[in-house]
Amino acid sequence: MYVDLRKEDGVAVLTIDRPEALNAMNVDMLAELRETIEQVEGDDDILVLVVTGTGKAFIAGADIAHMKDFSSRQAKEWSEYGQDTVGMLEKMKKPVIAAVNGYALGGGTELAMACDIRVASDKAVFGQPEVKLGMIAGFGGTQRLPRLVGPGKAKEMLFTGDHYDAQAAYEMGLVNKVVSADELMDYCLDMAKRIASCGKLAVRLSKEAVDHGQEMDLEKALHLESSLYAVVFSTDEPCEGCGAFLEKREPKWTSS
Ligand code: DAK
Repeated sequence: MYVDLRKEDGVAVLTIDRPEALNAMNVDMLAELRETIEQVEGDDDILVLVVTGTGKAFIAGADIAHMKDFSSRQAKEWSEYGQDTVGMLEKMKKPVIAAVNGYALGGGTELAMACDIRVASDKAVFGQPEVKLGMIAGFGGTQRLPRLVGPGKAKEMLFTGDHYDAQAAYEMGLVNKVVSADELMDYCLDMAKRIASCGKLAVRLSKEAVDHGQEMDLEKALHLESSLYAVVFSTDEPCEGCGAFLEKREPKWTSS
């Protein structure tokens, strides 16, 4: 088993667990990842997902040994499978936080970018070293990276294959926050619990508004926001949330 899932108080922690290869991704791992993503999406008790890795790596990329002798056809199939898996994570309705504990190289940086929020330990290392292996980023790196950090910085990373420490990743906007390695999981779990304590539908539609709105011009995106605002008001969430504030009590969410 390469993927471990634990849940507590509305938060699930998915741990990539192949420390002997620095959590490098192979086909079996991707298959387990897909199954686990589906399991999390279908479990109403899970409101937020945190993704992390075992040992000194988050994910040190795709498994180099696995890719070494690919034919062109196998490379295409692998890339499509990998892109689709990373896409499943990105399209999850529930918020996903990447707790980047160590090396996040190649497919590791790419998987972290498919999460909604990235928190890095001060031991994290990012990079797209595929060019050093004679290949290009294949799990969305050439597309998500420039959208996150701008084309200039993305091209520097993609052309040089250099490693970037957590502080450099923070300065370029690749991660939201850098914390000490000891604090990483507590920080991410605390953030996940704060998200889980908010209106379920409100959080879900906030994610939808940001993700879909970015593909639209501002006028259409604002229309989308109004439409989703109306959707929230077709449930009892706003009444409960506002009522709880006015009555100085914690809200009790019922909708999902
Ligand atoms: N794959 C396989 N094994 C890996 C690995 C990887 N990506 N990374 C590390 N390992 C293995 C090492 O081979 C070593 O195994 P043993 O020798 O002990 O059997 C073990 O993990 C520990 O690694 P090191 O001994 O190297 O540990 P160090 O602390 O010295 O160095 C490191 C850590 C992260 C700097 C180093 O391991 C490293 O540079 N790893 C490779 C990182 C990398 O280049 N990642 C990018 C992989 S390429 C595409 C689809 C997908 C992709 C591209 C195209 N299409 C089909 C279009 C994605 C590509 C990638 O992600």
